[in-house]
Amino acid sequence: MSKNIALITGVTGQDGSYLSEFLLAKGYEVHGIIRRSSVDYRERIAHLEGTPNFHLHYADMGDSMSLVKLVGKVQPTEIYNLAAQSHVQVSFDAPEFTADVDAVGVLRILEAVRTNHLEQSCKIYQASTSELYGKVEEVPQNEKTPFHPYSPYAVAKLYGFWIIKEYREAYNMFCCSGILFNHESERRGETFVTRKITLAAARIAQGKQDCLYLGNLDSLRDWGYAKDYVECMWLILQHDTPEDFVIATGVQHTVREFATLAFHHAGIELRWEGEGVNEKGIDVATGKVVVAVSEDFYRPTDVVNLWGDPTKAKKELGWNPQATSFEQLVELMVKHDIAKVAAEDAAANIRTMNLAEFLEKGIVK
Ligand code: NAP
Ligand code: F7E
Repeated sequence: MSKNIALITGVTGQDGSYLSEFLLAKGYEVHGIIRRSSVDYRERIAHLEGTPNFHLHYADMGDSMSLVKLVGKVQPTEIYNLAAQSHVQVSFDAPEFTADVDAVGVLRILEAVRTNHLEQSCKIYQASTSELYGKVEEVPQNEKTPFHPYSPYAVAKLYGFWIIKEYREAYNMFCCSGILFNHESERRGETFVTRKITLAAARIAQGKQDCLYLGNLDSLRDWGYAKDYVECMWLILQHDTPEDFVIATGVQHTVREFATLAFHHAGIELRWEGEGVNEKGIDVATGKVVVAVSEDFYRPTDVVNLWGDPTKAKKELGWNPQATSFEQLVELMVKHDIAKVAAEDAAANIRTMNLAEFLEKGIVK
């Protein structure tokens, strides 16, 4: 039997790290693309390095030749294209870079496969997004809901979605999109709203931060657990025919509800007062303002009503959208961040103690 060989772009990201673990457990040979940076940030996959079937390669989504050479060398049977400038707010500040990586990058992957004559043997998963629905035209959103992208990120991802569909039809390639709604975890980037909240709740509860500043508290999201969602990426490529799927939980909450529950798990009950930019989250026990609104986190255009309908994935892929509930997700993220903040303190204390000891012994002066 021929070996399953996966190439993952975006392997150092939240989803790339979980997907690597998932595929390694299934016996895949996993190759990941990393890019050069002055600080080698591989925290999410450090535990996998050295695993016999796990290999990392330098390449960049902006560099066609690196992708062509790598696809030729690895000869993947499946490519998971997860690499992206994935922050919606940042896409307003860096729209050209976002377009290059998130739109043209997808084309570069497709052409790298064609250049190496692998179009009939290599399946491709594209990380599409609920942001495509943007200024939503129907609620909840399914595979037939029209797209209305509402940020430079979403417009770039729209190109990615359509070029995948085009190559599927033009060249008979097995390439598909997962239209994934927001998915979070202990490994979520720290500037996305959920992780920003869980880290701040942990710090405020331990007296390390006074107040958390957020943007639009009314924004509605369908939040799932990233570890559950990577299974679905794989299931999409194991389906008989190449098709696009909405991946979501089917449950919606506001940013305010996420914050209320996160602070609860950190031992702080919140009371909300005021409206709009004057709204405050107050610690019921102390009367202190621990959450406030800052216009810095408002977006020029914001997507405010995302709610996915995962019926197709449930029926055709046998995927369980409710494996981890919203309540479980918030709790596991807060628990993780409470331990992380406490460990940072412990590490700082050890460093201080060592320094004091070294000074005393004259080892450092
Ligand atoms: P993430 O944590 O931000 O990871 C993004 C990955 O892309 C990182 O590994 C990053 O590398 C890599 N990358 C960025 N620019 C690159 C370039 N020029 N060349 C090579 N690699 C590059 O994102 P995520 O949450 O795991 O999301 C994975 C994918 O799903 C993304 O395409 C995202 O747009 C999409 N998506 C995410 C969600 C969600 O809720 N998480 C929902 C729908 C769709 P560095 O580590 O070097 O920065
Ligand atoms: O914002 C509001 C913000 O940045 C969620 C990416 O993975 O999911 C993600 O994009 C909502 C927005 O995620 C703050 O205005 C309020 O309405 O966590 P987020 P996102 O923009 O939904 C999609 C599906 C992707 O594809 C993307 O790659 O929360 N919000 N206050 C805030 N957001 C942030 N970041 N920070 C705040 O302080």
